[in-house]
Amino acid sequence: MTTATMKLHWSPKSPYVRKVMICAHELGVVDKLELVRSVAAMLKPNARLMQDNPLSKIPTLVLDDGFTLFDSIVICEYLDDLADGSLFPSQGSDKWQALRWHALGDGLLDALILWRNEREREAPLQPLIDAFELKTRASLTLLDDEAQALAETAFSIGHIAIACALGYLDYRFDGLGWRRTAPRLAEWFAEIRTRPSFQTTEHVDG
Ligand SMILES: N[C@@H](CCC(=O)N[C@@H](CS)C(=O)NCC(=O)O)C(=O)O
Repeated sequence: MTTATMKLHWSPKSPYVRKVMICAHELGVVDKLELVRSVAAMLKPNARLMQDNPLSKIPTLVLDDGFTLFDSIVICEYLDDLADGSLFPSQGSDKWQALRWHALGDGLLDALILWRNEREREAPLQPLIDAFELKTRASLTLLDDEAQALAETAFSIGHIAIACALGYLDYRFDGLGWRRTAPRLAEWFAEIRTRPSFQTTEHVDG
């Protein structure tokens, strides 16, 4: 018997969806979600998905009264509120650090997704590819310098977002060898990815 009360437009390939699913697992609300496999591609707006989100993006959450929530930032905070969680620290330096890491993890993902789209085009624009690589490497350098802070700060949405970006690097940018240039970050990631919420949400093709 299912206790699902909300519908989540979902795909096992999307790192933003993964961020939402990790939050749901951490907060113990996974059984409230009915997962609806939805294909979202920049060049192919999905008419069914657009009934719930005019931007045709996943994740999109539909509440039991039909109210829709997007994007992943809003959905994660909604789930945290619903479960009375502490993934979004409410004040002080912990709050700003969590939001800053959340923005950096999501921003890195935005760059990686555009980079992947560009490299799959018939004639990729090399200066664009170079700029995405430069930003990615600079983000990894900053995060490597902050690896100790990540390890010492209470687990938050910031940790989840950064780890989702690193997981996506492993999934789609295997050749980048990011661990060589960010060994302290790699050590932090090796530890955090052992959490059950990360293990059960690993990306899969199909
Ligand atoms: N800022 C959005 C980004 C979501 C996003 O770009 N999702 C991708 C899938 S990984 C998507 O739906 N792309 C379809 C499109 O851009 O049309 C969020 O945090 O939810």
